Amino acid sequence: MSVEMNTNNVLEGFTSSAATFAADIDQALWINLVLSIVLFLSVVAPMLYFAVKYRASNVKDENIENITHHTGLEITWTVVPTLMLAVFFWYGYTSMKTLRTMPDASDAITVKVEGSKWKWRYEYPANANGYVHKLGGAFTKPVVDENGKIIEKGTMGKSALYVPVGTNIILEMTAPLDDVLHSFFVPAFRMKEDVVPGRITKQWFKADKVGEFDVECAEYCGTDHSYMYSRIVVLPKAEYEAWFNSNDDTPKGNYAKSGDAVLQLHGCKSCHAVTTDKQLIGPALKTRTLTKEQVLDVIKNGQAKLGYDMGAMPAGLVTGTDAQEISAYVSGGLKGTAPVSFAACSSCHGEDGKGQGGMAPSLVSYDATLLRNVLKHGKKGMIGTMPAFPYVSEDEVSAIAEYLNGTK
Ligand code: HEC
Ligand code: HEC
Ligand SMILES: [Cu+2]
Repeated sequence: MSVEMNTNNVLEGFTSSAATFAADIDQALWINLVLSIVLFLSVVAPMLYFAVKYRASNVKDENIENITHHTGLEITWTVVPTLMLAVFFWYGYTSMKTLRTMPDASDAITVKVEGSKWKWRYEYPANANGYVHKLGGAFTKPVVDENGKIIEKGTMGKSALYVPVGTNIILEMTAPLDDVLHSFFVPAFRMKEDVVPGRITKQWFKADKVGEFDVECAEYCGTDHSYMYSRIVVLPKAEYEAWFNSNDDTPKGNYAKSGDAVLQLHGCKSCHAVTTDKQLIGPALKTRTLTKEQVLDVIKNGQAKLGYDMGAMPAGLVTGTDAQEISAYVSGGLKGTAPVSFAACSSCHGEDGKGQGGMAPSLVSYDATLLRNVLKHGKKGMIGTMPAFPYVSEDEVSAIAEYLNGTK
């Protein structure tokens, strides 16, 4: 398998979570953050207030009283912060305990992980045929010209760790004796642990969703730790089993990049909701979104924005009630019986609205042709401006289409 380098240098995972304990870690983080702000303000706010109130020009010598102590105040400022720090401790301790308590080995898959200059390797237990899967390898660095433009993309070899979803995985990690420290970091799982020459350190996780997640070395003490990319590919259990019991290098199918990862990689998710119907800056991509107003506008004014071979959609094909009926039908996702006047549309868009294999835009899905055209040309429409993404590759477009249409 080959994986393209993440060219915008954002690790997948900081904005998503995919391990059973990620929510605990996030909760501990938020509680600590909020309490830290409260503690900070409880010191700094009175300090600023008193500094202003009792500034030199505001106080006369005869007003200065010598107060030795105030028992009530002293108890308050000792007990309250102590309780708050105890809350810190409690959430830190309990989430740490979950992370550090390894599940029972009989209820887990133990994979050996070796970090070395500059790659990760994974070794599985022997399968039913006695075959031991050994995966991993160096990431080839991208070739960059003098302006920093990538001429050749980096590749990851077979460097991915395949695991079944909803299963405890224990990582037994080490580095060769003559190597250096590394750190196995998976942002989406909120886990990170040093990998030490000659010593075994452990981490465990249970992924709660199928997908691909970045792995990085987070030890920045040598030249190329930052190129120790790898991925964790979480598979449905049956797919994992089928691969594990075979002697194949990697599981069947192209796991090089999922559509979800591509959407993440190119920042589409900052403007488009993918798993909900919420309209952000652009329409939600969960299902094909066309509002009644949009359809009416296209019927009335025609459209020539997307660069279909056929060219423009002619203006004024239908008017009046016909246009109203058709718009309701199209924006409703072509459910129920088509109005008779829809015949004016189906000659190009097809009876089923699927666009006749890329001849005209599909009105019911974001198929590969529509995605390719939108990404190539961008689109300025009623909702807003969709920038062009001319560098999204053909493979990536197919991956997005497969993902959005649920065929993968
Ligand atoms: C002659 C062929 C043809 C006919 C007939 C036709 N369309 Fe289109 N339609 C197109 C083409 C081509 C495009 C893409 C235009 C572009 O490049 O922006 C399009 C675009 C659209 C879009 C915008 C899609 C998007 O994603 O921006 C809608 C909505 C639409 N058509 C609805 C209709 C409806 C409703 C009818 C019937 C009244 C109809 N079309 C009839 C060819 C046709
Ligand atoms: C800066 C915000 C922004 C980003 C980033 C963005 N889009 Fe869009 N996108 C929009 C807007 C706004 C529209 C609606 C345009 C319109 O008014 O029809 C849109 C429309 C679309 C449409 C529907 C087009 C149609 O004809 O119905 C698709 C599909 C789409 N975007 C896919 C993507 C993909 C894939 C990416 C990432 C490679 C992406 N977008 C990134 C803002 C964005
Ligand atoms: Cu390293």
